[in-house]
Amino acid sequence: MKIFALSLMILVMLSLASAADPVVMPYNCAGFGQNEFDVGDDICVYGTGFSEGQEYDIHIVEDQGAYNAGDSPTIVATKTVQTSGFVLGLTKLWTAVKAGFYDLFVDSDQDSQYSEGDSVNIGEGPGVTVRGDDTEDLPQPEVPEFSTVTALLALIGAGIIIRRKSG
Ligand SMILES: [Ca+2]
Ligand SMILES: [Ca+2]
Repeated sequence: MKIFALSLMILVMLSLASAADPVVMPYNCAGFGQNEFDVGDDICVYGTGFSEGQEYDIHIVEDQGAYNAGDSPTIVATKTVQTSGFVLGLTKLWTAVKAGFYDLFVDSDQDSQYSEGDSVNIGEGPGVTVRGDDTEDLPQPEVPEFSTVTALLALIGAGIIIRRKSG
């Protein structure tokens, strides 16, 4: 699941990077990409798609599914960054984190709202999970819809059965 989530993030990141919007991915502060942390861990990010000299706010926000223009996600921590190029080097966002499900939100115009040119690391599903004793008591995040995959598998399964019958 963790590997799946990470490859999903890479895909999301690549698709967003190609659209030239800034995007960040969660890392531990030793420089390894990860999206699951323990309570008290520091969360760092690494990002691409930034414009030199421009200020951005990077927010850790409460996890939500779809992000629409004008949304004001619940911000739990903010770090203002400025890069000297396309890449945002490893940057510490949050220390002594609390258990919960979060997304990483790059706010290009620093208005705390989701607007054009902003990005989140994961829409559907949590972008960052912080595990703690009380995580199980928290509201569980929306999980990605796998109905399309299930339908596809059912079709493949049906194909195998039909082939067996005709053979
Ligand atoms: Ca914004
Ligand atoms: Ca999310």
